[in-house]
Amino acid sequence: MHIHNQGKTDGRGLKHSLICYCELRTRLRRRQSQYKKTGLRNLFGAQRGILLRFAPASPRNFTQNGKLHLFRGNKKGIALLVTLLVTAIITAIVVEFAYGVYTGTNNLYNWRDSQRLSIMARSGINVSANFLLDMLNKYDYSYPGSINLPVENPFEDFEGVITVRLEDENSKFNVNSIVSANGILNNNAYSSFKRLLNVLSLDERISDRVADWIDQDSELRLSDSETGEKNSALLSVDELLLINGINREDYDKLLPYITVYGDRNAPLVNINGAETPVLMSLSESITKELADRIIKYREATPFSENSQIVNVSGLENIGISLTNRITVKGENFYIRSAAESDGVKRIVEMVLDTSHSVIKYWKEY
Ligand SMILES: [Ca+2]
Repeated sequence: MHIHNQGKTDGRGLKHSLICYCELRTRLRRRQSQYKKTGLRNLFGAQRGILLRFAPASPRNFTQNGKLHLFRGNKKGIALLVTLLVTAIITAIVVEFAYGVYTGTNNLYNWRDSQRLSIMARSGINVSANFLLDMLNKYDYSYPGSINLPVENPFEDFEGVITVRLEDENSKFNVNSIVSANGILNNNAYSSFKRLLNVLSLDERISDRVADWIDQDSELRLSDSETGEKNSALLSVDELLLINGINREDYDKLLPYITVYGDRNAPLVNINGAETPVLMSLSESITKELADRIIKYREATPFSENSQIVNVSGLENIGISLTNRITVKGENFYIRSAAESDGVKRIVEMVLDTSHSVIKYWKEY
């Protein structure tokens, strides 16, 4: 009905409109065919198709003599397309800019937080080192072998938590001590290391591998124990991973009980801090039960002198033979300070030689 009325306006009626419409469809198909050939169909074909299809329904698409304005609707379509295109480009530019600002700001905040966390972690190191030195000045002994310290966050306007752990390195077995600085094997230390390995259910031949890694000669204790040898003392326990025949699993088992710090020529184990495997490594006469008694004794009264070890039931005689291999006070302490905020963490690790006030190891990450 609507189309019929429009036909009347130019005096040709519905019939003419339908004829025009058919002509138009034919032209459209022809034009689309041309677009296919020229490759333009994907760009304008669909839009032109929609505009041309509805063109006969509007009297504005006809001239007074009944000819069609084929491009009257198309101009509007192109304008719309250009507008959409410009809008899309502007949107893309704005989004890109906003994203750039967002990532830039985030990077800045992350860097600022990281710096604050670094200061917090160092603060934890300073506080715990001072605490440690005060304790060592106040008492003749150091107890226990490890402790976690709460440290206050120095920032008022920045939320974060500092956790500090202190470990007495003298409570551990010094692997460097199995070969003295003059290159001679220390039989007591070598045997102790073998016992430690046995207690931990590890291959006792690891002691031979470590000895060959440290000693200056190239004489083989095992067929491959001098492969890639360093021929000097270990600077950090991580070096064990470089030794042929020692794998990560062995290392992880050993790690809580070994150190490379302390006097390698006269290694002393702090009986106030040593764990059961290290206490058992001191002598083959120290069973797990005797080691547990030492731990129970010091929990009640920490040892303030080496000779007090004979007070432990069952160690009356064994204790005497150990007095020159033990101590009651640590010298080298490992401090680990971690600062954390919103899942971001900074960690500082340090080994402090409290006797000489020297930092022997420092790592920040
Ligand atoms: Ca060697």
